[in-house]
Amino acid sequence: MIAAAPFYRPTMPRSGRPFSVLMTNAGPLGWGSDKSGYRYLARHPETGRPWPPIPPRLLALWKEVSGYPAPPECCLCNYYADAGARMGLHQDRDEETFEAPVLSLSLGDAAIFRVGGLQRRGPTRSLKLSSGDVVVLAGPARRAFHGIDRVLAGSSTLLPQGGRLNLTLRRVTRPDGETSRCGDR
Ligand code: MD3
Ligand code: FE
Repeated sequence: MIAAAPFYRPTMPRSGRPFSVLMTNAGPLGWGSDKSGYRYLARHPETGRPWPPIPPRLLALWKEVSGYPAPPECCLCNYYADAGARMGLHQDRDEETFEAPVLSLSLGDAAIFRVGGLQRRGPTRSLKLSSGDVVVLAGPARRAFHGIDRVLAGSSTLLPQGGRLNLTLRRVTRPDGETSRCGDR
């Protein structure tokens, strides 16, 4: 997967500042960011090639635990390579449907994950996500603010070069037959 779509460093919209996290994708739609905004793209921004298919093992995991009838369209791969890599508090809201859960698989070094409520300024809790942890964000939690405060370097030997890999599976488009709900975009 990484051979077909190498990690790249996205930049923030407006400021053009580089992310501390490296990213790549699999599936028909990949999440990306550039100066004009955040959106889903059918091709790798640097190679111009379509993203490779989502590995069958991950599609099977989605079937088993998502409770959602249609397959995911995006597998975003976040690589926290160095000790300073983090992800600020945000909501995942670039998808057409929020009916589908988001499924996350953490691999490699553990991380301190922060999750709040539906308001940016509300209270938050922190949780440790360790290698092998699968989290399903469904229902109201699908829209909770969340981020990664820090990675605990050296906490896992899974990845030979160290660091943390997080794979998130998402449905991006609304499947045939799913009706638009008030509040969705
Ligand atoms: C809670 N990634 O890519 S995954 C992201 O570990 C992202 O790389 C983090 O947030 C990471 O957007 C966290 C766990 C996760 C994913 C989606 C969520 C938690 C979530 C959506 C709503 C609430
Ligand atoms: Fe997120």
